[in-house]
Amino acid sequence: MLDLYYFPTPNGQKGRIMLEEVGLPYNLQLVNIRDGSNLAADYRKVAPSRRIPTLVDSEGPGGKPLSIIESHVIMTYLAAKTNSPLYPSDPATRFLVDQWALHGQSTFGPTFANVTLFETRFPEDVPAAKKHFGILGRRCFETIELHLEGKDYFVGDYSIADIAHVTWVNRHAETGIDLAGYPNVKRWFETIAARPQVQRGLKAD
Ligand SMILES: N[C@@H](CCC(=O)N[C@@H](CS)C(=O)NCC(=O)O)C(=O)O
Repeated sequence: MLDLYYFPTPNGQKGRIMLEEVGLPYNLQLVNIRDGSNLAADYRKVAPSRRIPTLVDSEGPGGKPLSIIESHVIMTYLAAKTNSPLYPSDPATRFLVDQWALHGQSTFGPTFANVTLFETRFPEDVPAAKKHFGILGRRCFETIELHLEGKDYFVGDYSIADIAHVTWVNRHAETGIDLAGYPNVKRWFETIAARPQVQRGLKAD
């Protein structure tokens, strides 16, 4: 059985979308990061980072239980477990999928998270941080706008590179980003967000 320790944030939603995409049955274990439940001692046993998401597979490699943190690895693990085309095996394609998946994980996501933090979460007004992350946030959108010109997906067919971005782009309104200014991103987002698996993965509960 698969258990996803989860809260409906963009990183948590990546794990849930991937589970929906590969079609394996799973349990959602809600970990409320707003009240600090992720810091409880029993959660540290499955998640050394004490963050969500964490995937626990009771039947991992060799039939042994395996616990995995980091949404990128959760996605690649599930792809390997199911032989999913969402993480292609062709080496050149896989490097490009990794490149864009990691752009979502480590460039787009953290930048976007900082924009959200200073625009909507911090009680204090910190104009310099808002300005700094506002510029970087818009640059991230420009990067993917230019990349998606003439493309349906980030790399070839639909892949984990698309999932790594869609959960963040889904929150664009929170940061005052209007997708009308990014027509390629808007077209791509509407395609990905129309997938029933993605809609289930993005649910707020
Ligand atoms: N690189 C990690 C990031 C995980 C992460 O930052 N999770 C956040 C929610 S999106 C979290 O659990 N925050 C709670 C905390 O740090 O206390 C991943 O992609 O899984």
